[in-house]
Amino acid sequence: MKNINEIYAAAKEAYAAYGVDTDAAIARVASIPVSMHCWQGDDVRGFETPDGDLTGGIQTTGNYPGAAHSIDELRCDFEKAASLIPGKKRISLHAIYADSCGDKVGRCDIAPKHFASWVDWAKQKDLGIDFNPTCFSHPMSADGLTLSHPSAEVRDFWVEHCKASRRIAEYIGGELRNAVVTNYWIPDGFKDIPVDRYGARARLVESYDRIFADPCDKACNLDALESKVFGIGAESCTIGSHEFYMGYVMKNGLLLTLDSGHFHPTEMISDKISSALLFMDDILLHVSRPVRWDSDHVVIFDDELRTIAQEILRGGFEKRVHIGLDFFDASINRIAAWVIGTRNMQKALLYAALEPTEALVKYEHEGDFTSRLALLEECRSMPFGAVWEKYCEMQGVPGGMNWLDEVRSYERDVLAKR
Ligand code: RNT
Ligand code: ZN
Repeated sequence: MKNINEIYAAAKEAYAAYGVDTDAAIARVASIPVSMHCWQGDDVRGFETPDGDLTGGIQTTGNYPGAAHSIDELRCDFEKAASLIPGKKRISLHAIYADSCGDKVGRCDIAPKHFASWVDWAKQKDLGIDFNPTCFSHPMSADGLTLSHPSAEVRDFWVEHCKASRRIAEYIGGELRNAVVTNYWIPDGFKDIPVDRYGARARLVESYDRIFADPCDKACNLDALESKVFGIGAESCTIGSHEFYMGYVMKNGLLLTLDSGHFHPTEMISDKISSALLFMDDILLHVSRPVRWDSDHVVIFDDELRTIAQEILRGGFEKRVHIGLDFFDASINRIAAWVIGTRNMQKALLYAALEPTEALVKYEHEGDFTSRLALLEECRSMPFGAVWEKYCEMQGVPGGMNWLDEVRSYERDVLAKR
């Protein structure tokens, strides 16, 4: 077996023939943060009522042993996964992951102090943090409606929760001197055909207007709104639809969140990035994998993932597209799920960075679609694997599948003992 340097040198030369600088591609990708969602580690349970049900029309399926049941376990698992993934990382927290030190803290009573230990930890680990209010898995969301609820009391409750979340995000971003992206997703919808869609959506506008009325420093926090086409038990109408949020964020200068699981099976978010960025400064992605429904399977290195990365890098949009992940699989080792999904995101970014984009665009502008297709197809069989291995080596993370041995021993030594 040749060593990685020899193999890499050959790959470097192969890419150079197309005017692609592999060293530059690696350096570019190493600086793009990917926000790893904390909820892969514990099946979206959080620490508020660890045995409570996950509601809101989302579902984790599977019962693989070893889920995290405490903050320490979750951090430990996350660190393990992060140590096996190259590149810059952030962690996306939900409000239900508050560190309440054993106290029962209501959703409207969460405050910056409940996230101070996350901030300390993130500083130590050099991680950025993102945030999400949790508008599900709670008695006040039991009938499937939150910010658009006909009852003012229910709406007030969730408005307060979102405001509290936003203050926490602003605090975290200020502490880390690195803006938090706060994502608002609500489950609101109807199982059967509603009559007053307009009324429900008008109430949602009013609730968001109240949430965003308080001033908030954009250097510390950016607000992003996430749409959906349907949820389990909310098949007929989703109040926060794509068009609803598209309009709301444009009017109010907020970020649009595009979740790859939230559109029709043949509809892809990669195609939406270029439209959205014409009308707003930033967007947030929830990179996921839908299989027949919004099933949140672990992200694989498929065409859509590569296209998402290409759309970001082709346009030089890496500062305007915040890359977050959103999958939760409880049927396989959860650390492995994080590692596989996040390494795939990194792979897709590197694959995109290695594209001879200029040559492709030139063909396209000249109307030479034959050469465009030929070169695009050639890219698929370039020695990408060698550049990936080099990237992993440079980042000090295991190459190939070697990370799996570490996940297995961690499973034996830590997870199996829970
Ligand atoms: C649900 C949304 C939402 C959640 C997480 C847990 O359909 O995708 O982003 O998955 O916030
Ligand atoms: Zn999502």
